Amino acid sequence: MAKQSYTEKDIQVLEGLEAVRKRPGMYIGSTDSRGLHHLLWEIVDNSIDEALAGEANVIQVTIHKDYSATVTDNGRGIPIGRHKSGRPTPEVVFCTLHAGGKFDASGGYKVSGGLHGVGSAVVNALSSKVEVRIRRDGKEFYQKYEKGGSVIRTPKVINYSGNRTGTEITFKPDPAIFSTTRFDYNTIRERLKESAFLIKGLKIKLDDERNGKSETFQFKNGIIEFLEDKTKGRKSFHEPLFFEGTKDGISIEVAMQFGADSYGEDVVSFVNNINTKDGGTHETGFRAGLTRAFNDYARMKEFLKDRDPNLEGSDIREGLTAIINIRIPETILQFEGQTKNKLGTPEAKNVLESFVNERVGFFLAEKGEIANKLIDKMIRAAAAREAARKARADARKVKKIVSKKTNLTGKLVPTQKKNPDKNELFIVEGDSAGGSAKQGRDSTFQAILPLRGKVLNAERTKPEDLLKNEEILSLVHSIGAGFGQDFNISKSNYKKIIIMTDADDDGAHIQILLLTFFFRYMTELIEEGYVYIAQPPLYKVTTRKDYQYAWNDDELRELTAGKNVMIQRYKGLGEMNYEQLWETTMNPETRTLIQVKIEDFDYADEKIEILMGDQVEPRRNWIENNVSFENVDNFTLEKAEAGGDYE
Ligand code: 0RA
Repeated sequence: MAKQSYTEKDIQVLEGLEAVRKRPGMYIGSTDSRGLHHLLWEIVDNSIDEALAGEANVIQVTIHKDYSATVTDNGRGIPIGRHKSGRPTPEVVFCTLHAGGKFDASGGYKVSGGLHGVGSAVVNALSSKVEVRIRRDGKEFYQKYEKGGSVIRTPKVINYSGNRTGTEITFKPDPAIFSTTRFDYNTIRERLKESAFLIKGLKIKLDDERNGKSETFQFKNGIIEFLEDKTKGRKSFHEPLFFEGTKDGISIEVAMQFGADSYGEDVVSFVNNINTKDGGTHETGFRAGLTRAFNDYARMKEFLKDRDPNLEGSDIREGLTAIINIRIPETILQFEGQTKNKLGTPEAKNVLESFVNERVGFFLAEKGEIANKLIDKMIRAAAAREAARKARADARKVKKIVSKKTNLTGKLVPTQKKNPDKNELFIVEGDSAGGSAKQGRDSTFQAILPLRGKVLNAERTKPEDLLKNEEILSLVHSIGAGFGQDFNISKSNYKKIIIMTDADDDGAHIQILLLTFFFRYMTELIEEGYVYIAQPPLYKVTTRKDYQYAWNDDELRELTAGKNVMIQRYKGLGEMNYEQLWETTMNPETRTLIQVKIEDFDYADEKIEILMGDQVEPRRNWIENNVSFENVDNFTLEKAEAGGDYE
């Protein structure tokens, strides 16, 4: 960049400082800690500008015990001669609003943060003291101001400076203005470190005299080190990429790296050392160039066939960390948005797009092996995105079906009172058992849902088809907590959902079909232990005096040993009258329930897939050998306590 020569006439004179003290918020946003640090950034930015102009390479920031701070640079030094207004130039800089080369669009600094800075005069206006030392032309000048009014008006040569040049400014924020005047070390540290990353080689030293802390930031590899700092400990299959160049007067630096097993996107951008937090034209151009380069490469190498759609930008940027650092001439610099954190300069879009497209394109062509790995990862990201989209579309379809007002709970025999904490739903196999259950139940808290047809195999049926099935639909409606992705257990009408089937193979089959359905589409019901299996007795043993029930052969032997008894074997629930059904299977005081639990979700998942999925062979084998639920080892069946579980 060609050096420009500045003279005093470059500095424009505007108005006085009283306005700033009256309404500080208008100039620095707020008078809290943020506003306080804003003063410091104003002063530091001037030195940074001098570094950006290539005229300074050391900046020193010192926080003093007396709540003041000093910023020193080794630049050219503020001009000290008389300004065209007749006043000494430093006085114009510190006492006149908007004075300073940075606000002059026709000359002044070629590249600077410009619009952001409100200038040294604002700092002076809001400080109880400002001291300025300027070293240039072999002399050291000194000037001091108090509360915006100059005390020592004429720049004084206080001694000989040799050939040192630079500017040193000490200011003490006015406690009458700020709610706090305490500088925060870490806030300052972060900002200075970031600036040091952005200006390769610039040395920024921070000293805190309050506690003796001291740090120096200097990065000879600039934003590559910034990138490394951001991606510490992360895996990648390539070294950080770095591109730099100048196009149409915009100078560009880009550092980027794709994480091997990370999915977020972290793109940060800076324009003339200002963090453009809200992006803008340069980021838009960067993204467009990146997307184009990867798609062109993927097509050329036939990762994408003619009929395949392009990779989307988000597929490409999955796991990407990038730092964009550009410098734009003041003449076309333009910020947008409420906080001016967004670049508006239209030229930046095309410049960035063609730059990034070209450089990334070269890189891909040159490093085929890395390129292929990256494209592979991006294609997987696209597939995952497509799968997620399909799942959402399915969920929407299903939601529509579920929410349709139909008379589907018509089969349900509801409880008399609504009380989800206490209420129980019995899912009963067959109409006749349903009849006994209806008569035998305690209607205050027990609801009956008789199932007529076979339950569909949820593992082998598409969600929307499942919901065409009447049994499933009435189940979904009776439970009332939705289905699939939209299932919300807190809406369940029941805390106990009890499957009550005959103790035979058909009954076991219905159980496993229902459990499969719950597992796939109402997983939480099982996870939270809402699902139970009723245990009807297998035998009734009648003596002359009374009768008892046996649930297995051991119990039967015990009851019958040495006695003259009559044994009735129940083949199904239908063989019991309603009183017997209540007494043995439904009454919380006397019944036995088995609570269904999943101990190992993945294992259960896999088992269900084998048993209920597409492959016929393993399922047939399993069913032939095992159809009875004691062997359903994908669920752990635990005996729940009989009765006594109601307050
Ligand atoms: C205007 C013109 C020149 C330098 C500066 C301002 C300047 C200001 C600050 C504020 C902090 N440090 C600074 N360093 C330089 C250039 C004058 C010339 O051509 O020599």
